[in-house]
Amino acid sequence: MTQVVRTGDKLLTGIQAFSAWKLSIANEIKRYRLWLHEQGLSSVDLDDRLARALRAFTTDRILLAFVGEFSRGKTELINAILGRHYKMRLFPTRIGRTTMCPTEVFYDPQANGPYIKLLPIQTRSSAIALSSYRRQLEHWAHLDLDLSNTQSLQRAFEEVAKTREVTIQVAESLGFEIQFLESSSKKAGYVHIPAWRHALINIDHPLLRMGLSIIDTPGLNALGLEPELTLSFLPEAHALLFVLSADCGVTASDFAIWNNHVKDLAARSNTALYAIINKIDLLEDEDALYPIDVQEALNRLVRFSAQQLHLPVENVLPLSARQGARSFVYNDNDLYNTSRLANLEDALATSVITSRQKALKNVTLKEVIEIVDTSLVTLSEKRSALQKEFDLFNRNEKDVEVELVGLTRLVRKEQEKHNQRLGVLQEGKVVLEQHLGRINELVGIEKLDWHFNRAKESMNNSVSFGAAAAIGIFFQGLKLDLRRLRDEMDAAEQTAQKIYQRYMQQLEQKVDIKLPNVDIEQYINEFTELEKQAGPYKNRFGSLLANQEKVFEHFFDTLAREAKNVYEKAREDASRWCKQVLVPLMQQTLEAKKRIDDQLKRLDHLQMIDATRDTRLVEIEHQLEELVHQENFLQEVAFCLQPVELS
Ligand SMILES: Nc1nc2c(ncn2[C@@H]2O[C@H](COP(=O)(O)OP(=O)(O)OP(=O)(O)O)[C@@H](O)[C@H]2O)c(=O)[nH]1
Ligand SMILES: [Mg+2]
Repeated sequence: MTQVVRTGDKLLTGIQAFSAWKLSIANEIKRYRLWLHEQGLSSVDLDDRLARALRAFTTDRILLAFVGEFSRGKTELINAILGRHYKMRLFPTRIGRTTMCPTEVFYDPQANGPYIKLLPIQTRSSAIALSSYRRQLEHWAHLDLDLSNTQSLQRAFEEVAKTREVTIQVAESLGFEIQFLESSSKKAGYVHIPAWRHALINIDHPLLRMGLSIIDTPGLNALGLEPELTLSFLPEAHALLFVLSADCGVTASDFAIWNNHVKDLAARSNTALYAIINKIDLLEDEDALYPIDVQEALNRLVRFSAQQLHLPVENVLPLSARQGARSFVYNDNDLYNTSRLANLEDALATSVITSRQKALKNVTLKEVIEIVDTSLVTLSEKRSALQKEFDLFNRNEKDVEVELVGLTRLVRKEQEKHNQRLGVLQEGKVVLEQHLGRINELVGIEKLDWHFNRAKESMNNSVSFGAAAAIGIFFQGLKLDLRRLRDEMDAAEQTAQKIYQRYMQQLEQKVDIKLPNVDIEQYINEFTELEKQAGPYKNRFGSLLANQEKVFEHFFDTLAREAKNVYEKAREDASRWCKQVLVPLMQQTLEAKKRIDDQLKRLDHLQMIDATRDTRLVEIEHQLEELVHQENFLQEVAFCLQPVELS
């Protein structure tokens, strides 16, 4: 008798917990932002930083990518992962090549219902990048999906898998490598190519709703065809599942895909890499002539594959996607257990979510916590100033005149200090603007265009010069710029340090305001990674076929666009840093200014009224009470922002 699959879905609960965490942090940021506005303590720069942090927490998504030779069971594995909810296998899988184009599966909250969008293959002959097509949806064919009607679903997916027959020349001009294509059985000199270049599938599923998106890739040497896949999609993936089959282990063609496109991604800290040994059910053969110890055979296969791919053994997971998918269709708990799908779900739940959370914690959340801490520091400054005023009033019995003198002296002193601090800030701003100017010279847009055009020129001479060399020189130029930028930022950091020191000297009490840091080295490393990812293409285009110039141009444009993103991120980071490095000090100054204004108002009062001592004391007491409330509020926000472990 079959049982309902009851085992807890760790992937779903993990993602739910992660979403809930992101939502709670986003709420705290909103609360704090509102508070700053209400207190008149917000500034454009500060608000901009908080808005960016908020965006990071509300738009964050998790991307799973499936890569491997054809027929290894990538699509079936996606069916298994999504199957728990649908109780059916959504995507078609069959022997031979099934998935013909990279297919993204996600949830689009703006859509009216589920759909498939398909980008025609001919678009490969234009120089427009896939990412631009993604913004121009009019180029895509649109099919509505009806998840309740199996026949209509089948028809829709048949369309995705459609091929066309074209001449070898046309296939070559679209960038296909002929050796990987099936020849036409009817027309000589014709080959089959996929009808579509890319598919976007929007369906409603609890995992997808919570920000998970999936990219399925065809085995048909697709990674070699679409540079954007290897250069931008896969490096963005948070988990990459490299699918193998238990009946053949790591074959030469699996190994080629691994070496050319996947291996280098292992070095990226945001990508968890797993090798899946699929189809373990095939090892169980009850009629086998020579029965084997299945468990032992599997252990050996796992160890051997881990060794071949240089992966830790824990990252090699044997399972049966087919049994996993079937277990949900038939509600069969035993089958689910036999499939070992849970091992993958658990691994994804922990590793992917933990690393995603870590990334958000280490950068964005840290920045927010620092801003809140600065607010807390200014509040405590304010409190100690009020306390002083309180003591002053308390000491001087009845004599308003004395109080007046005392307070005037205090205000004057504070104002003087404030002016000195303002002076430091203004001078600092001027020097930082000089750094900013130099940054724009060092890594300005014109500079980037210059590198790009120079590379393009040498590309045009690529027959003699060599495309690989031109790409090498392109990256060298970019890296040199960033090294200069890094030196400039070192100098800017020293400048800022001096400003901080001078500012701190003008403070009444010792406060702990941290200088934000900037890291340009990471972008230099990103260039190195990108160049590595481009390696297989460089080799492929070493000797260029006459009709592949378009394809090469497309590849180079993609590469240059990715490089441009990195270059621009570095420039933005550097210039944002220059513009915002003084924000914590400004935040502090703003608060001090507000305090002085309050005291000035009070002085006005004192001058008008004689015996105000008692009322002033009561007032200060009220203000101190109010401050305690505010501090409690901020402490609560700071507490809620403290990182928690999700698993
Ligand atoms: N026995 C067994 N067969 C499987 C398993 N997973 C997938 N298959 C079969 O293997 C064949 C290929 O599966 P797909 O999921 O289409 O493979 P793919 O990797 O997506 O292949 P392409 O889309 O062509 O790149 C199909 O006939 C599946 O039914 C499994 O765990 N066990
Ligand atoms: Mg497939």
